Amino acid sequence: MLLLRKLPGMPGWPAALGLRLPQKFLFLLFLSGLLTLCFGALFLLPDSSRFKRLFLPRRAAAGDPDLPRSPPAAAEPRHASPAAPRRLRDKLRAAARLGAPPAHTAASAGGSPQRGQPGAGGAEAGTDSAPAAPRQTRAPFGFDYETFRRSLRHPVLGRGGGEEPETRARRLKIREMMKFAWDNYRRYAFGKNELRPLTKNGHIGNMFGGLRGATIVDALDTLYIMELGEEFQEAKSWVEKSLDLNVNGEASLFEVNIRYVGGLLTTYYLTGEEVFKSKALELGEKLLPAFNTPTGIPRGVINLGSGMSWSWGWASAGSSILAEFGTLHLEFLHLTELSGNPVFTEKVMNIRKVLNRIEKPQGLYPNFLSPVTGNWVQHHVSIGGLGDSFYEYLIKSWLMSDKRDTEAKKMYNDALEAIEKHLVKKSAGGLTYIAEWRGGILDHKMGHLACFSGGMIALGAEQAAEEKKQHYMDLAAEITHTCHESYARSDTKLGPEAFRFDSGTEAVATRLSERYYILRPEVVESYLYMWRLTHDPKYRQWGWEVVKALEKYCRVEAGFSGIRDVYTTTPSHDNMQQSFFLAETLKYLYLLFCDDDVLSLEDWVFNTEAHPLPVNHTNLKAKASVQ
Ligand code: DMJ
Repeated sequence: MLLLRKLPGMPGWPAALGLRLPQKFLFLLFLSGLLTLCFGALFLLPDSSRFKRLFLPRRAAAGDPDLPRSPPAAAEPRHASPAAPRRLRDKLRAAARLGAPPAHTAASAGGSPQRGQPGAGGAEAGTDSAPAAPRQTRAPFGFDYETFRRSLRHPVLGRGGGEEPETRARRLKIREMMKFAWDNYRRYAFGKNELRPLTKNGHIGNMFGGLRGATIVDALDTLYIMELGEEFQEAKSWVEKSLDLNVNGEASLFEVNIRYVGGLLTTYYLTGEEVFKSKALELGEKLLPAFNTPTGIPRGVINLGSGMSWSWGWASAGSSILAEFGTLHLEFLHLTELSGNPVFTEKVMNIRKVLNRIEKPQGLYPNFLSPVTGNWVQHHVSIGGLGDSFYEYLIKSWLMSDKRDTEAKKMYNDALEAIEKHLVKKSAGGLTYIAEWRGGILDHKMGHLACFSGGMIALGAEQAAEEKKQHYMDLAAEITHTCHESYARSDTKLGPEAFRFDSGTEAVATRLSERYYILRPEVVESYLYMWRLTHDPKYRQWGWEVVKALEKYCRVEAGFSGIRDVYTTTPSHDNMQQSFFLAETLKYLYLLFCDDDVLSLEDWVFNTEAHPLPVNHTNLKAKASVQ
């Protein structure tokens, strides 16, 4: 209207146009209609919040749930150059405002997570994250590596000094074993997944969906920790130049996560080298389609190229496996931490939600769950294969959150209580073991895989109620002792794949098919935790017995090999140097002869493949560099 007011010495518009009264009226009517339309349109545009704030009183704007309470400054994604086409830039801006970076840019340009948003490595106490939770406005994110390093309470490789010469000599022997395993892999199988030490060639297998170099990625952090500098550089430059993530094929979500994502994340945290971070994030994104199921429980197998996923053929009724979908939490929280993209945390928090909702038989978690209905498919419970690392990740989630994730702690405590009540048994000869449960019927067998539980129970004892702490330490020691017996009762002093407590036998394999040893780490893993938490010298002694047995029965001309029968001193070799031998078995043995401040348990939590991930000491403050 102001525009139409007649200014002195200047005719108004309608007059200037020489219009008559009815025409003037029509003109004004048309003009006011136009204005109303324009004003209304502002409210229909997708992003009209700024205009709304201009036109609406403050309080009304604050009460609008669609509006951020304190809008951050408009954020320019880092890689959107001024020359970028306006449309692309607008799209990126819109994505940043919604808190959802476009899939292909999420890793590099994602927004920083807001405090109070789920996860982001914070694993807030009892955080609940519905996948569809409204996201807040985010600014570009940058992980501040230096601040993270300052948050550690101990030097990563310890302070050194003051040790017994024998301890040092034993540690150096294990380092030599690592160098031998690596050198032979490099010589005969470099770039393949594993070494075949008898035939002196490489093995690819079908677990990693076309990914290569499993031994390289699994070994990176062990080489670094053992200060095998040249070997570490070889491994690093292979990752830089040859680790191709654009592959097709059936990959195990679980194996790719624990070995590749875990190995890359750890090496980034140890070195600060961007290549490890960006590969981990890129690979993490490729795993996400596995979660596209009605419940959000991921399927076990994924094609990394097409994103198609399905369940293992052998898993009953298309089910997902507890130890597989329950062993993603630690790595996925770190993927959020480093990318600022909450989607990783949301995915694993949703798994928890499903598990918390569902009824558990006698408080136990069966091993098979339908990703479609969210119901248990079979009532087989085991702390060994198919179940194992699900329990491990509960207690480690609590530790990694710097003891804030109380939901994880409660789930762990409840599960352990049920396990103790229904599965923990004592043999006639006084050995404590954890049996398996099949719909209420006990199978008095313990797998080698279940032997990690001594270490886990010891690690968790600290959080138990005062009157139960000693009880759990005793239980942990008893289980570790039983696992040691399974080694001590064999002719090679290495343990079988499974041992039984029935028909008058104790801690020995009774079936031919269970007599093999494939360089697994679980028993020495428990020795390490028991040593660190009790300093009882017997654990170092037991670890050294394993070193000697490995040297005697598994070392061959071109590497280390598993054996087919631990009960014969002329064993036949299986011709496979597993990548976890370098990632876990040798690492745990080496750490057993290191001071406690080398990868201190105060600063690091080991994933299930022995890749240490940092404890979140700073509760999101370490990386607060919004650029
Ligand atoms: C490793 O890949 C991991 O420890 C996993 O949790 C279980 N199996 C192997 C080692 O035995």
